[in-house]
Amino acid sequence: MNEYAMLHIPDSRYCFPIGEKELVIRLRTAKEDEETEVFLIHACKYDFQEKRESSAMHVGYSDRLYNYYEIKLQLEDVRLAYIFRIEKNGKIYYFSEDGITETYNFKEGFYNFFQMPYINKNDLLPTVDWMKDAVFYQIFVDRFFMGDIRKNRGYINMEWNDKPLAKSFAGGDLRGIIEKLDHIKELGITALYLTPIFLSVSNHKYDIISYMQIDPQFGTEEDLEELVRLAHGNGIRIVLDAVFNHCSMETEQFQDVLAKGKKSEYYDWFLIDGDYPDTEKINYECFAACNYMPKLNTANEQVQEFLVRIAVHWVKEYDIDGWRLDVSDEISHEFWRTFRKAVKTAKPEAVIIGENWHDAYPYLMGDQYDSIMNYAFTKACLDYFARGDLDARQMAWKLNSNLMRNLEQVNRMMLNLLDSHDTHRFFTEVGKNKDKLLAALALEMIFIGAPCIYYGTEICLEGGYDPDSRRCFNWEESSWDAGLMEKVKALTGLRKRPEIADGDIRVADRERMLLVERSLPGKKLRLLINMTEETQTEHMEEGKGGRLLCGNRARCETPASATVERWGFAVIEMEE
Ligand code: ARE
Repeated sequence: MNEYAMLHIPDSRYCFPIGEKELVIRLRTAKEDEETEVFLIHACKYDFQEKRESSAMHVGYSDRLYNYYEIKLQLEDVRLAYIFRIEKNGKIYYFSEDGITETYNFKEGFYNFFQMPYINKNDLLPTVDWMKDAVFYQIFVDRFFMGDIRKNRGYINMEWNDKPLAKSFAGGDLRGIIEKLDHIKELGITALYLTPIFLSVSNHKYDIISYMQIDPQFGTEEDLEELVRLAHGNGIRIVLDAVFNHCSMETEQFQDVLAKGKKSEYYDWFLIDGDYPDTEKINYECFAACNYMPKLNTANEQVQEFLVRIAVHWVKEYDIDGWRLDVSDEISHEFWRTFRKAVKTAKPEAVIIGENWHDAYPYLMGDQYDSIMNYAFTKACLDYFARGDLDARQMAWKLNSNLMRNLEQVNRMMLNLLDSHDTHRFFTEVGKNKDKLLAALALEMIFIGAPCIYYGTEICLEGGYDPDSRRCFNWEESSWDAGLMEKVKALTGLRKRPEIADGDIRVADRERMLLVERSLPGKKLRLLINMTEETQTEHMEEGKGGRLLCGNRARCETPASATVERWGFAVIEMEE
């Protein structure tokens, strides 16, 4: 028994309620302890001596080093005491707050059992339920479509289909999105994430001059109003980008500090080392090394009020459905708590999605964000589909390890992405291999959490790193691969199935293929992905059969077997 590997932490991602009377308990054990049976011994903590029950736990997730046993307990009394009973090679061990012991004194258990003293309703993790089956589409506004041809176009300095440079302006706008809502809807999209749209001198608009004004290059407040109204009418939500870590050096506040130094009422809005900010020596905090993006001092109450007012304004007055938070990991937890309270008061179902590229568990406990851009998922997909650095088994381990970072409810709200305006395009990363792109999209659609398709993926838009990942959408339909587009639509269509929104997830490997299952009682979807060079055939478990719902380079010859050629995938509805 490997004692070092064994881990359980009460009231954490290892023990959390998913309902007023429902609790998930997880126990991590070493992979080498595979032949182990684990039982949860539990009772109301006031009855632990007399009325204990024993429930078998099962391995729900498995990564390179560990197995994660899991149980979902339906409780009558939510004041829970529990310990683990572990059986290995005929020997019995107990795991309690005292660690691993060969005997356990139940009479004295109240000193060292694990406990979940109570499930208070207001401690349940608040969820944004529409995220569970949402399909997002990310739009870099300047490059999607120009709808307003009557606007002042003097700023446009590139031909639509040219390769963009760092300072290129192509002319895309909000009206362009309005005009292309049919395309978006047909693709099966239910939410849009737009990169920033407020007044700014750049094409990406991450250096905002005025947060209360839509950039005239992109349109007007009326255009946003109309976009939200029409999108909502088509079942599509709108999430905007909140750039609160820094602003533009052109803001009236920073300009005031440049002019008056310490005498400026805004001096403390920034983090300056000296009497005046020096834009050459850069004696103030800024994003990366960009002097034109001074960091805002979010510890300052006035700054907090300023930013929170902006966040609430667009939610309340324009009915947007949430915020994606730029550089959220460099802003204090305290600020995000204040921000969340205000936004959720204005609109409880508004979603808050952080831009944290790494494990963000402390932000995802229900008091800060709901979700993050899941770049850990992106990285795993790059390693498996594009680089071949992971085989199916290692990919399953990686995905399971990522899933164990968070509560189950958070996993259902994750924004899973293959690429974004900050990465190379995934299609380019897989060497323009359409089969690999489709297989990755299949994983993204079946996986737990909301997939986010970067605009142009459906037409196989190519692109390297910023600014190349921001090429213009090519609207000449003759250049599209209609067959691929149909497959993307079939995949997004699967998100409406109840197993996707509410089902459990299992990730494993089978016949050198990646296997992902989503299941509810009586319903099961199975995804098989073959990234090997050879055709693989899976023979289903005895008595089980299935029907091919959608796939690429795959077939089910008999209901009980699925054959998937190299780079293909199969989504199978399993007979239960
Ligand atoms: C410009 C140039 C670039 C140049 C850069 C730095 O175009 O070629 O490399 O300046 O000098 C926006 C624009 C960018 C622009 C940038 C600065 O979109 O085009 O780049 O402003 O003007 C980290 C941050 C993360 C950030 C990424 C890019 O943590 O927050 O880097 N992403 C957001 C937005 C960007 C935006 C900004 C922030 C600034 O999504 O679009 O850039 O508002 C690891 C690290 C991460 C790191 C990641 C990628 O995982 O842990 O922290 O992300 O790598 O580097």
